[in-house]
Amino acid sequence: MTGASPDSPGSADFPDSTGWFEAARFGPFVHFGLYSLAARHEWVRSREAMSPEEYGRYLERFDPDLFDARQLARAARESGMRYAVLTAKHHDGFCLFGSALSDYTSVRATGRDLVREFVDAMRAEGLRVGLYYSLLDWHHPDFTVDEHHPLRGAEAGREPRDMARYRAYMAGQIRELLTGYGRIDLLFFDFTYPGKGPEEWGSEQLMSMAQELQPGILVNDRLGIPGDYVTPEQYQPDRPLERGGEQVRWEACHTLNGSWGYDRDNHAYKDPALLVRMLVQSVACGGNLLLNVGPTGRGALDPRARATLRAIGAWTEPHARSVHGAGPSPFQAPANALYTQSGNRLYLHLLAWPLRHLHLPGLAGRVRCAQLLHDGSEIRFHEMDGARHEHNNLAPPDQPRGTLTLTLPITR
Ligand code: FUL
Repeated sequence: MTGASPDSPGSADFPDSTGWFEAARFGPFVHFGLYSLAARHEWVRSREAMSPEEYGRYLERFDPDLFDARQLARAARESGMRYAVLTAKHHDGFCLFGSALSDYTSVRATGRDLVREFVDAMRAEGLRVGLYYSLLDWHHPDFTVDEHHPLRGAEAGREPRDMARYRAYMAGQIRELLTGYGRIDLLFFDFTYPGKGPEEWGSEQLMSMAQELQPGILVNDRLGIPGDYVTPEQYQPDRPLERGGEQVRWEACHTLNGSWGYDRDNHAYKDPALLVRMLVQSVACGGNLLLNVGPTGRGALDPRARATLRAIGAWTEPHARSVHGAGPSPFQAPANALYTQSGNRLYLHLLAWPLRHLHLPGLAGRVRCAQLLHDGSEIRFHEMDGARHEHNNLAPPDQPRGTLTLTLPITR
């Protein structure tokens, strides 16, 4: 056994093939808009089939005085997030940016370009920047009144509508977003459904325009044509994802409580320890976790969301190197555990403890030392029948909630 080496990864731990998306691994998905004032789900206008007048009351009351993008960026960074995605426009059509093509914007309502505030704040905090843009638009006069549209039962929805004009509007807005705000790293389009596919959206044109205006941008898969990454929603993959036999980039998006928009009376928040395990499982399976926060009607993170981010941050702070720039390992993890790997550093994340013995098949002769990641404390082990055997009483009292993680520098 060689002596324990300090747990300090060198640059070799970040393989060249790792792009910013893989290095970042974790980000907030920020759903904010007029629906945040209704405070009962972002689909509220559709669910309650609200007329323009009924929904109009949220525009009148829209005053995001507590929307503080810098505070949001700091909270994200402190919880271990390295990129962020904001709803520039959700299905209700309300734009959080200044658009020459629409009056239905935060700039017109309040003088504030929230997309600009967001982009600038994330950049200042060193986070990569993504924008969500809804293909659906329940405000635009040319968007077809279909089964999701709030006017579906109404007389008012029956006048002729012209999707070609709507396509031109979308293309114009995407151009505005990709030319007016500096570098945009990622676009999250949403979404394709029966009757509304790539032709209805002009998907090929949107995709090539995005690539031309922002070379290297990552565009998701919800245009109904292959994108740069796939977006499992409210579902946690437990293995690397493939499309047509090829592994694909992916990002699982999850709510904190089942709603993307602020939902005041919904208290069913996911436990931070579960969210940490979802993050680790994403990394172990080669994916990212985009975790939603829905600011309140005034634009603030509510105390439950804040507390969740803080609790996750208590875990990510000492465990960041097992997440950022790390990915799947070729080794087979034992039961109730996950491996992530970064270069020659293998991270063993235990999902259940305390335990006295742990058998790690396939690692004989490869492990130089073992330490708990969060405090650097040594884990003694021996080799037995060609396998490693950890033998400690693994029951640290002060472990940040989520996983108990060991660092194993290995030779390959
Ligand atoms: C879905 C949307 O309909 C939800 O409102 C939310 O934005 C989610 C991320 O994507 O398709």
